[in-house]
Amino acid sequence: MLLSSLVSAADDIADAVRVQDTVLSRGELIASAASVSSDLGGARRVAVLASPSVSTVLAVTGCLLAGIPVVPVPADVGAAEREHIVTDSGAQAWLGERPDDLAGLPHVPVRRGGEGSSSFTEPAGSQDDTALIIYTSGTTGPPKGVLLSRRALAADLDALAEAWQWAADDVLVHGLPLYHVHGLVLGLLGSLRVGNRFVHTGKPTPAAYAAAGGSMYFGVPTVWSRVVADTAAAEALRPARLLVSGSAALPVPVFDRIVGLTGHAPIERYGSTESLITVSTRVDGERRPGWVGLPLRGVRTRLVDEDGESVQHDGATIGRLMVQSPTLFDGYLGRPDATADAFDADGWYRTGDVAVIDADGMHRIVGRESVDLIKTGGFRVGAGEIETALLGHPGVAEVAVVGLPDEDLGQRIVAFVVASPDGGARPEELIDYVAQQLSVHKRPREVRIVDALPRNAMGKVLKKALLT
Ligand code: MCA
Ligand code: AMP
Repeated sequence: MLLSSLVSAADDIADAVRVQDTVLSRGELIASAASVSSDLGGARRVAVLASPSVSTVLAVTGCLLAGIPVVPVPADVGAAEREHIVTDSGAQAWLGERPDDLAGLPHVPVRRGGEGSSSFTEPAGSQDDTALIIYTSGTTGPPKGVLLSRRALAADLDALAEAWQWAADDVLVHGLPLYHVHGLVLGLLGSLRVGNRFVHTGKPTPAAYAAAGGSMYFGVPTVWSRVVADTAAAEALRPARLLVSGSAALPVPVFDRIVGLTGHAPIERYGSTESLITVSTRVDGERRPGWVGLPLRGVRTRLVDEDGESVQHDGATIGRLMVQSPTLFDGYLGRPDATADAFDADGWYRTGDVAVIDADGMHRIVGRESVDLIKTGGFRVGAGEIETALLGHPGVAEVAVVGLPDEDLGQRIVAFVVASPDGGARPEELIDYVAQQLSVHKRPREVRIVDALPRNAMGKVLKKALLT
């Protein structure tokens, strides 16, 4: 029972879900689930344009209650990326809001159900079935589909509910995208599992957070640094119970400002699309600035060196972070090679992150192993994907993409471009090109036209030389 509060609902809640000004009762959610499942017939897998809207909530909820795997498509997706996701996933229908230029896939509108029955019987099916296929960037190539089972999602949400004392009387607020683990799985599906009210603010602005009256707030570090830059908005969060930060490192000065203005030490938690959330500080435990907490229930972590040998958990020795957990993904769709590479011989998941663990099990994330995975505003973006897109532009001869430190976004995407001999690559044009081909959030914030890229004797680009 993944969305257990809907399945076992004893009574209706008039405002179970609010997305900006649109409100849905629990009964409407359940009734629309029935409509979605009858409209989709026996589809094996459907794509949903995951905009911050009631339509998205109904589409995802309906599919999951009907046992149909969902492929969330980023709301700001560009043409090439959408084509890749739809083709690679094998989605058989497009549910909900439809892009203007969608071709080749049957479109199924979402019908908003009336006040139907007040409970829903989840169809028979295995907890091992795939619930979501979330596309995420690697260091090279186009995004890969991460297969997440109903069991993994349920295990993660229950472990988080325990660590955060998350309960049905909470009001959870966020304004994050509904196509990633943070906003979709934790925010929406978590609320539908726990049974609390869910509020989506549309955009995660400080003013919207201040006005939402929540007990729990989720944000990426960029959101929290914008909140603390608005003193009145931050102070309006004092009545909340829990402020939670994740998806990227929360700078210690932002942590301290949150404490000063709201009276709350934020909860920090760490994870990834592939592993879901595996480490978190706890309501009843220490919340140490710069540290992301302890393994959640059922999760094991270890640090290894370059040879795969364990290194000490002494709070100082840096190692590659490995995870074993009931929340792990079932592989990348159609990519056995990449799936095999993601695990060591004993089944530990290679997170790609570098960390330290202290003697009490507290984790600090030091950074990523690869410069080619960029975290910008909490979004994970592969440098290779942007480079491939830019090389498709006639004005680009060579390109190297890196993430440079940024006060607001954590890292900002910067493309170093050698223009093709016939010239003509204007930075603004290249930025728009990526926004149209991939996603708006994958666009470089800056393009620097250079005469040549720094290379070693083998001709490999020396990205570290571009980071300074
Ligand atoms: C600007 N815009 C453009 C262009 N330039 N549009 C098209 N082409 C251009 N060249 C427009 C955009 O459409 C948008 O318009 C507006 O500019 C602002 O967009 P942007 O600059 O991208 O926004 P931002 O202010 O920089 O966004 C900051 C943000 C965002 C809100 C914090 O980065 C965000 O939502 N981050 C959350 C990421 C997240 O949830 N990550 C979780 C994954 P308009 O505003 O009109 O639309 S991680 C995860 O799941 C793991 C498991 C975990 O640990 O949580
Ligand atoms: P994604 O799959 O988009 O969720 O990206 C996962 C990556 O985000 C992780 O491998 C980390 O590099 C980073 N990340 C997530 N949460 C945190 C955190 N609390 N602190 C530092 N990095 C984080």
